Amino acid sequence: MSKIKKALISVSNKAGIVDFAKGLKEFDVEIISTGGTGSLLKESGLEVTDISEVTNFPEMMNGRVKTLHPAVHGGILAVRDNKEHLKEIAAQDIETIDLVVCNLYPFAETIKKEGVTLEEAVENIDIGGPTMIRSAAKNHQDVAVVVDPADYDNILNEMKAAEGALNKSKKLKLAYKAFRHTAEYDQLIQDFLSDLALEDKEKEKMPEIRLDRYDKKMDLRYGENPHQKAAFYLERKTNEPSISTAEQLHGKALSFNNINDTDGALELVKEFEDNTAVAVIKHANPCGMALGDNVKDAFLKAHAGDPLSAFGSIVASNRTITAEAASEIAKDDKFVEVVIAPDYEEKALKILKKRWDNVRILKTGELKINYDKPGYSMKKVTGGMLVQDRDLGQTTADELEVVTKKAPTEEEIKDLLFSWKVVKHVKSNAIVMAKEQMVVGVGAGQMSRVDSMIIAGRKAEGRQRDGVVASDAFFPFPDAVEKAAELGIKAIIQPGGSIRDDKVIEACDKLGIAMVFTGKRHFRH
Ligand code: 93A
Repeated sequence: MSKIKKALISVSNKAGIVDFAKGLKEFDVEIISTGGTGSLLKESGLEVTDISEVTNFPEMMNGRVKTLHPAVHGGILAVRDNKEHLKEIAAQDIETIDLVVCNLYPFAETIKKEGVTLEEAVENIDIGGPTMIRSAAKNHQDVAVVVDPADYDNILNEMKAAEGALNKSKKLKLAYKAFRHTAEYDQLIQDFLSDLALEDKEKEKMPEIRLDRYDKKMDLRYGENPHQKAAFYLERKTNEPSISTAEQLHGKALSFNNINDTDGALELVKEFEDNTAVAVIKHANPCGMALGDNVKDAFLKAHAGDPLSAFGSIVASNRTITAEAASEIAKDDKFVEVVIAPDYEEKALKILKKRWDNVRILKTGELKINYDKPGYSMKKVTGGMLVQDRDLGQTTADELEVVTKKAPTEEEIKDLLFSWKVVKHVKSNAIVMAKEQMVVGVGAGQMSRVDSMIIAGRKAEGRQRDGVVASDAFFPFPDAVEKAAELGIKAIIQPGGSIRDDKVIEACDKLGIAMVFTGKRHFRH
């Protein structure tokens, strides 16, 4: 391991740099520096060589060209045990550089500024910095590269332990970090320019998706099952309150399944902006869901939808959890894994925390769906990934087409639209039965629609069954409709579009059921 003799320091974020440079001086490291960085170091009493002395060139064009010179890059890139390299740089009077300390022009901060111009953004695209960083990272066997001020102390400590040198594995780690840094930097520039450069019709296409647009938020204990490793990644550009932005106020760490199920719960209640809504979720499917006059009322109705399945569920509310609601959620006969809501009354939090040491309590802040930038949903297949727009399809009362002789009543229309929003959040084949803005039965994830209808009917046993039904996709045969009639269903909402629609409508007319078409399907697999 050879000692670090010469360092090139050129940083935009100057936090901690003076102390670091002082630390390097204790190992007699010679410091070369660019304009602003050099001035700061000199002001602090450090002896610094200007980059222009190394390059024999002045910094040009407001610093656009300062380190882009063979005297710099030759000094960084020369492989120390390659005699030819050393001979070649010696012939040009180039000296080796062993440490590059660099962080880049603040492009991210610049584009965040309101009213930023393209010119301003472009001026903040760093060229010389990434070039140095990449040169040093390429030649990591001989050169250390530091891009993160958080590493300064650790570098000095390691140098202390190794008489002013850094070991190979440390340099390799730093190189890895450096390439990640420049890749992220370029990604940011690409994203910014794509908004301006691409034609509207190009923007409409699915973008190139790269996993490095995600940051790892946390490792999870395991995945869906204990033998699977797992982690939770966050989108860089998330702009909507969600499970990804929620703050955990209490309880055990979230598991993989918790996150998935809580997402399902929250996204469902988010759809009901104008009402107080509570969802009770198991395995990402609602077993209960209701609107109410207040959170307590909505919770009681939601829980009553399927009290048996609600054991070990996730509860989501789209309004602040009140103390009254918390008392109900925390009743002795109930067991809840996660509660998620925009906020909590202080007393509500106390009640929930007192009832369960472990219950995960999550706060999202005010909920909204960003319909302008809905984002994507992704589904992994082996060796690839499917990407689609997030399903934010909406249906209003005037878009409904009544296809039967009988039209639904006003009350029924309210329930039809309610169940239609819920069915979108149920795994296909999905059937949702509802009455008075409350889910009374759900049939989820069956391979035949009639089976989903039978299951929803069974779930609704003992509850009011003379309500309405939503089906996420069309009925291929009249059988499920006949089943619904047996269960006492009065109105059905579905997309329509089957070649046997006429048979299905005929059956409804015979059985006295009102049916409306949405013209829109909500498969969810
Ligand atoms: O404009 S540049 O792309 N051209 C260069 O040659 C160059 N060399 C270093 N930007 C360049 N840098 C960047 O200057 C560094 O990445 C660092 O962010 C900044 C430090 O400048 P100063 O020391 O003048 O504050």
